[in-house]
Parts: sequence; structure tokens; C-alpha cells
Amino acid sequence: AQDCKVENIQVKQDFDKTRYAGTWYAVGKKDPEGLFLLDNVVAQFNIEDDGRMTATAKGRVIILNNWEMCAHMFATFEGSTDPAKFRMKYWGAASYLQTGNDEHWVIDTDYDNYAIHYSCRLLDADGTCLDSYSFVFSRHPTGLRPEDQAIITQKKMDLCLLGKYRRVAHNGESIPTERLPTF
Ligand code: AZE
Repeated sequence: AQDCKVENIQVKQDFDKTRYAGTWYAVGKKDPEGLFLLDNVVAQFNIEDDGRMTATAKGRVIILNNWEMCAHMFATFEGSTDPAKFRMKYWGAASYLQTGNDEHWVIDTDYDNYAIHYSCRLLDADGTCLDSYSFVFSRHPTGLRPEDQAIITQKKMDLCLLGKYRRVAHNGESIPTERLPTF
């Protein structure tokens, strides 16, 4: 969206949640205000028997008094008229983790290698976003393939978030042993 208005942001056309299912490694993120997942972020998307999308996520967080821990999170998704736009209800395995109800938009994905997600939590009066977060996901824990990097850079521009992302490091903590690459 050249004008940075949230209503003009393009999402993935004909989003197919079945092809989206499975493991995604966060390789980049743009943080919202307040507490957020720090690193080692791995998400697992599932399609339930009733066809609804659910997800689990793991990641390192630091809560209140510099207490570092691995957050184990759960989410359910409510669809909308646009197949790529969801409402995500989420909660933690432990009560001191965060609960919320956020937008969850799939901006782009090729299903096999990369995905970029976007969530606006607070709309400004002019239609731009005051508080957003976004994840860049890869099917590969080692990062994006070079050929996907240009696509992601373009999408960051479309979201008016270019330069606001940080790399998400992985030390293997959220990755099952049988899938661990040698870092
Ligand atoms: C997301 C996609 C997969 C499911 C979930 C996601 C988001 C999780 C958070 C968690 C925050 C936790 C905090 C704890 C103290 C987008 C990765 C649930 C935003 C801050």
C-alpha cells in the first residue's frame, strides 16, 4: 500500500490454508509495542477435522523482571470473507504468558519456502497503523533462500515497514532434534 493505509494492504490471493500447514521458522520480525517473542520462534500451523486453522508457537520471551523463558503458545483462527485474513485468538501454556485477539493476515507465501505475515493492533485516525507486528517465516531454519529475499524486501516496502525488521536467531532450542540442522 503506497499510502500505508491498512485497508489498502494486499494479502495473498486465493490463500490455501492446507498448503500453509506445517512448520515455519521465524527468520525476521517487526515488533509491536510491549512484550514480544524474542528469538527461537517456531510456529506450527494445523488444519483441524472441522477445517479450521489452529497453531502452536514456541519462542523465547523475557517477562517482567528479566525472567527469560520459553513461551509455549496456542492459537485458533477465525476466518473472514478474505481467505488470507484471520482473527487469531491466542494464549500461553502458562498463565503468566500473553493472551490476545489479533488480526492475522498472510501477506505472501509460496507455501514451500517463505511466508510473510502482518498484524495491525491499533489503527490511526488516518487509516495507517499505529501498532503492528509482522513475521517473516521460512520452511528452512537456516533462513530464506536468496531468490526469496527480494520478494520479502518488496513486501516489507508494501507494508511500509522496510528497515523495521530484526533477524530472528535460532540456537536450536525450539527445533525438534530430528530436524536440527548443524548450526
Ligand atoms: C504467531 C503465529 C502462530 C501462533 C501464535 C503467534 C504469536 C504469538 C505471540 C506470542 C507472544 C507471547 C508473549 C509472552 C510473554 C504469530 C507466531 C500464537 C504474539 C509476549
